[in-house]
Amino acid sequence: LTTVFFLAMQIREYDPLTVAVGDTVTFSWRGFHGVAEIDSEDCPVSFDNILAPETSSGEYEWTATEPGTYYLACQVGSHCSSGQKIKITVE
Ligand SMILES: [Cu+2]
Repeated sequence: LTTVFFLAMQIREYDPLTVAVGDTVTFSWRGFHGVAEIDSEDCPVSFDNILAPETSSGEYEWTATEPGTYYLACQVGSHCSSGQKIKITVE
């Protein structure tokens, strides 16, 4: 189990993560954030795949179900392009 902190005022680059099938990645935040899956490391104009709606504090558990490369980001404002995104490789 790996935890990724999406804390307010700490929008920064996140190191890529490698996990195994069955692992859970927990996104936990204070401040206004959310979690969305995006297609690549490029932040989209609109986020179509919202996993956790933006809230002023929250937690979201993402479970790695299939091997592959995934990109998760915060959909609030310019947070994604400011670096609040993470690449997750599932092996
Ligand atoms: Cu955010």
